[in-house]
Amino acid sequence: MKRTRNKILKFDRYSAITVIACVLQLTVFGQKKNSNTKTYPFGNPIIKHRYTADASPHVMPDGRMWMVTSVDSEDGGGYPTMHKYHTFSSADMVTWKDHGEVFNIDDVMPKDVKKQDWALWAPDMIYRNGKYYLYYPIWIHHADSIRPNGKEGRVVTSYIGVAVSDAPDKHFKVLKSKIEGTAGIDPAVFADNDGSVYLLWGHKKMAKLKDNMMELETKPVDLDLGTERFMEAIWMHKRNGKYYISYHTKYGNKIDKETPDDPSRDKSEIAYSYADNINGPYKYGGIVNYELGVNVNNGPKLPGKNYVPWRLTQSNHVGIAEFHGQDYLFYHTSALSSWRQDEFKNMGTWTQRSVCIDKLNYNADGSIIPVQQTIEGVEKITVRQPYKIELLKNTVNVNESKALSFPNIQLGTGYYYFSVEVKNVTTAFLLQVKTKQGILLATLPVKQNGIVEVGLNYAKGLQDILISPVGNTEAATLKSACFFAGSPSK
Ligand code: FUB
Repeated sequence: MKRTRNKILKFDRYSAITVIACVLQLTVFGQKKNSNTKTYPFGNPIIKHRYTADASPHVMPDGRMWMVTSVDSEDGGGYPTMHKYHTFSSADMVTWKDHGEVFNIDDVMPKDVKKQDWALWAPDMIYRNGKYYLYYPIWIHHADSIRPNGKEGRVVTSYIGVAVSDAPDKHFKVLKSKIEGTAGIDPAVFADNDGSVYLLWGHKKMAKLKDNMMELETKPVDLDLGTERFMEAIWMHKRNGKYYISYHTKYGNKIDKETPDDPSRDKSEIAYSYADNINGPYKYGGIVNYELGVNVNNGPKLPGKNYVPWRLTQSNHVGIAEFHGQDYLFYHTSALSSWRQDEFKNMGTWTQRSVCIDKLNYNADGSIIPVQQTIEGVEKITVRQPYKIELLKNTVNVNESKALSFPNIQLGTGYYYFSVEVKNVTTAFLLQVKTKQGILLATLPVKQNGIVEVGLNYAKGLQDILISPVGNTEAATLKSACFFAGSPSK
């Protein structure tokens, strides 16, 4: 049987919580029909025609905000029935287009295993040199296996795979069904502005990816987050040179209807840690998102209570992305489920989740201000600036001692990618794109002739730009160079 090929993981606290959540959902709360077909009346969640969870947001080269999400089943069948991913995109953070299914468990599952044993959990998707890479966790329930403690019972295996596509709305093809060295769920990819790409996953593991995007270049490190609160759903972002890691915290008992704010209970929150160095050590920073429904003053109330119905669910997940001057937190609630079942008269189903967005802001010292969850959601934004800024039209020779300077470049509310065409390359080198004040916007590794593209980190405002080759003593020729994705294409 193919299933026995997979390594059996420790049946840890996380697996226990998940199984308890599935059982609670089926026994205590029961499976509810989505019988209410009236239009959902609020802005959050943002996707209202299907259940979506685990959003991973990134601005892609078309200048739109994209997210890939898990899809929860319509009948509330729970985590083992998560079998596909959809992608969505938006030009204004409010109007979201569903691009349909881009990956399915059938793309990875051997034919001779029972479908309910295999599931696709929280993914992430990144653009790199003309291709889109989808990182997905395979989650397998082995029904009749022996647990590490010798007793029979359910054992869970999970690991990370990667699939590739030419476009974020086209079906992804498996590139590597299991990335060697990974075990666990919730992959997140982070592209640093020194040109390195990191894979983070599972129980706060991180490793650098090779250029082929499907193998680990370094040994996975176990990140020290300065706290024991980490449970899952790792996410990394960078702002003003600081690395932030956000995650869902370990939580305790099911929330009691009468005492939802019980201070003695371990809370299901999104918390963060931060560091000046990507490898840490990280310092615990505090809360990014309180428990679901906390402080949501507007909106419906659970009958007889003074809080929103989905206050009682505890599944959450974090994605953070910046779009034209504002950071946004992507998370999920069961608000849509609560509405579709019976117009907010119960809490909704734990595993019928829906992606929400609210603004994420910082204090002057870079610490995160806990996000105020809203039922209204965020407002539409309109970006009025050119999609592209060309720096170079004619060819120019560069080498280590010859940086190129471009004064007064208006990057407005943000440009997200940089591209350059290089010719006459004899030795590999790095091309750094910096501001005159020394802020590194990106590093492009040049290995051969051709076009190199890279994502930028917070490139905005009026800047004097310097392009400096590092590590080449011989000259190479730059044919064109531009900032792009500064406004969304339609
Ligand atoms: O959606 C399945 C799992 O639930 C994800 O992998 C976790 O992060 C949690 O959202």
